[in-house]
Amino acid sequence: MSAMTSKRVAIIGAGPSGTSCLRAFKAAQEKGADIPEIVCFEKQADWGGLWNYNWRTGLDENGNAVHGSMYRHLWSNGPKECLEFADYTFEEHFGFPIPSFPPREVLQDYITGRVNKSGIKHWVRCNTVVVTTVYDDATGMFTLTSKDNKTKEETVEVFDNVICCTGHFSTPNVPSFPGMESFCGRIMHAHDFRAAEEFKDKDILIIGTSYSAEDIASQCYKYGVKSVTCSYRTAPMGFHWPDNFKTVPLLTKIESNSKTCHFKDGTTADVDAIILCTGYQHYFPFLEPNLQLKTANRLHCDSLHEGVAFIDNPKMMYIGMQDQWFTFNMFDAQAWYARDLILGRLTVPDRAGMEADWKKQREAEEAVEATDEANIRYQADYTERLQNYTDYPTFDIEGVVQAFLVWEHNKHENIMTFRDQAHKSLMTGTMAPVHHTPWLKAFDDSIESYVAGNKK
Ligand code: FAD
Ligand code: NA7
Repeated sequence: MSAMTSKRVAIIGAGPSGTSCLRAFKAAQEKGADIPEIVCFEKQADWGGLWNYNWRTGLDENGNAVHGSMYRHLWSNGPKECLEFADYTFEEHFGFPIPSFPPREVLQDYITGRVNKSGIKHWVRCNTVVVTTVYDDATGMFTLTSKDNKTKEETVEVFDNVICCTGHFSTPNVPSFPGMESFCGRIMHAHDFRAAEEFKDKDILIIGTSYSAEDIASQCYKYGVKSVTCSYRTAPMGFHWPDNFKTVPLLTKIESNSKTCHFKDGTTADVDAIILCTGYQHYFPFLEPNLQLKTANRLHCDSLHEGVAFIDNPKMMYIGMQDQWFTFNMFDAQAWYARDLILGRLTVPDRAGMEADWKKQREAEEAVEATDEANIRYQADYTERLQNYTDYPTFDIEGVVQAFLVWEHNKHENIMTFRDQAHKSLMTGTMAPVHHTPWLKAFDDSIESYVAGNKK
């Protein structure tokens, strides 16, 4: 057995980031490279990560925390043309062009379709949760303990590298406001939101101003909410909302044993439900503390060289830990980079070099203007830099930036109709068709309706 084939790599999580890693190693193998043994641990019953919808909230059927934050009726919040894989297009997967804002099930089919075709599902141990991961300085190896959800048996194994792909939109950040303890309605975090029907004819309060807030508010409007009050901490969302929306500053308190919420500007609103769209925590309890990434949700994470290799121990890597404009193709660029570090095709600088590099990137990130365009460009440059390190197919990243800018413009024109627009693929040059039904009136989220229903 050669040196490389005796090497073992653990990938934790088989969502988009984990499956990008699987595909990266498979692509190298297909080109004749000698690759390590890959074991991918996935705590859910199937791969797909957040895109593998789970109706449960709280604990799952095995007593593990439910990973999913995905809800029924979710359609992509950005154009699919901005996240398209450079080595596997939507057109290749579905056989013909489809519209630009696919429902969840369609994206799940696309993500898993690529790896299904690669014939590498046997690299994934589904229903297996990683419980602990410990690094031994003396041997330079990781000892990973996993548990089979069904048999409850634990397995202890040794790996040369660990790539953590468990996402960071699963463990909610849940602030508390005075009076919540006696609020006479429902309080939930976006992590537990599953369907908007529950809020039909209700008055709701949304706290937060980012993706979850804008999309959950829009979902509730589509499904017949009575009114939406949007409460912001830093700045309002700034969209032209429908007439039954109002925007207020932060919640200050709730009157005792009531539904009456008070806001910083002295106004009040009576609501049936409070939905906290207040973001998530990077949370890795299955890693020993000195392997855990601790960072805020930002473009240039703390402690990671090139956003991937853990500076304290670069044999430990993370994919997809950034605040995200770019998603699937950025995860690919990161996965190809991680793969090439593991294959020895690339190396990281020594610790002082990594720290100097990290500092330079942090300064660049902090100098980024507070506009969407500047933030998108920062992440585009990052993705392009990573892509240039490896043989991941090059693609028109400036074209993706332009698509993001058009999308942003469309959202500000009308937050309820931006999904009715069509974008051009940067991979194939094909213009997407317009979906047969405007998003506000489209209540069939099935793959049949979205894909076959748009076949010309
Ligand atoms: P995840 O998809 O979260 O996958 C992580 C995987 O790790 C899961 O399968 C989980 O079960 C597994 N795992 C976790 N812990 C363990 C453990 N201890 N042992 C074994 N396995 C474990 N992005 C877009 O591009 N477009 C969108 O429209 C969009 N909508 C979104 C909507 C919501 C509600 C959320 C929360 C995110 C959305 N995103 C969207 C962003 C999302 O982060 C990415 O699309 C993508 O799912 C991230 O992939 P990931 O593999 O990094 O993480
Ligand atoms: P984000 O993008 O991390 O945003 C979190 C939001 O929560 C943001 O508007 C914050 O406001 C707000 N926040 C955080 N803490 C508080 C408190 N204590 N009080 C009030 N407001 C608060 O999370 P999302 O869930 O929207 O998006 C995550 C992913 O899910 C994303 O990739 C999507 O595709 C789906 P701030 O501006 O900091 O004042």
